[in-house]
Amino acid sequence: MLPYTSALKVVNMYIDTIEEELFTYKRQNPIEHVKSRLKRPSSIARKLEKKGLEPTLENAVKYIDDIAGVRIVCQFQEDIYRVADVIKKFENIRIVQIKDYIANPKENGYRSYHMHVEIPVRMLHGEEMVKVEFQLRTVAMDFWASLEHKIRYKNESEIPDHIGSELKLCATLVEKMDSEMQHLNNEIEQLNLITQDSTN
Ligand code: 0O2
Repeated sequence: MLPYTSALKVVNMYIDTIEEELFTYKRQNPIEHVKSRLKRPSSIARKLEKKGLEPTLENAVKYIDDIAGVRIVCQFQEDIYRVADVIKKFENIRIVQIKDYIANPKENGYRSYHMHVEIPVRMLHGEEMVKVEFQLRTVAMDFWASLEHKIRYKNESEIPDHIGSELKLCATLVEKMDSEMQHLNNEIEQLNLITQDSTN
């Protein structure tokens, strides 16, 4: 797990830089909080088995993109794309795949912006490209996903239909709230700009 641990340290340093730069130069504070984690070996083995693969180290390195995962939680939906754009500009980050579950939500209502990337990590034997998954979401999307993860995503057995339907309804409400909050925030920022202009 050492390369993945090192990759998470490097990525967290990049995120600190993004936060400091956005605040210093643009007075923006788009990131609410960041959580990083290493996938547990049992979870890696389960995921490989689900994909019909032998739970070996080689298969884990080759086929599992989220052994190292970083979740960036933003206040507003536009912040997600703003932060993603900054990540895309980092020379040391190679974007492998983007899954925009905000533009294209999953059937169950799941929404988040996923970036599968590779970053170079210096080890004793030389440099290694290590896979990291970024998950970017709003506070509201995160609230929904945590509950859904707890009650269904990891559950092998079927859950009652009405719970699935209620979760889907909640996902619609989350989407509506995110867009209303975004709209409000844009209006407030416009007002602040006008106030700043008139006091200058
Ligand atoms: P955990 O416990 O969070 O680590 P792929 O085989 O590449 O097509 P994969 O690897 O599942 O599919 O990729 P994807 O779609 O990027 O999903 C990776 C992670 O996103 C998941 O990791 C979850 O953390 C999260 N995720 C994806 N879909 C859902 C969903 O429907 N609900 C919730 N709550 N989270 C989701 P793990 O390993 O599955 O779980």
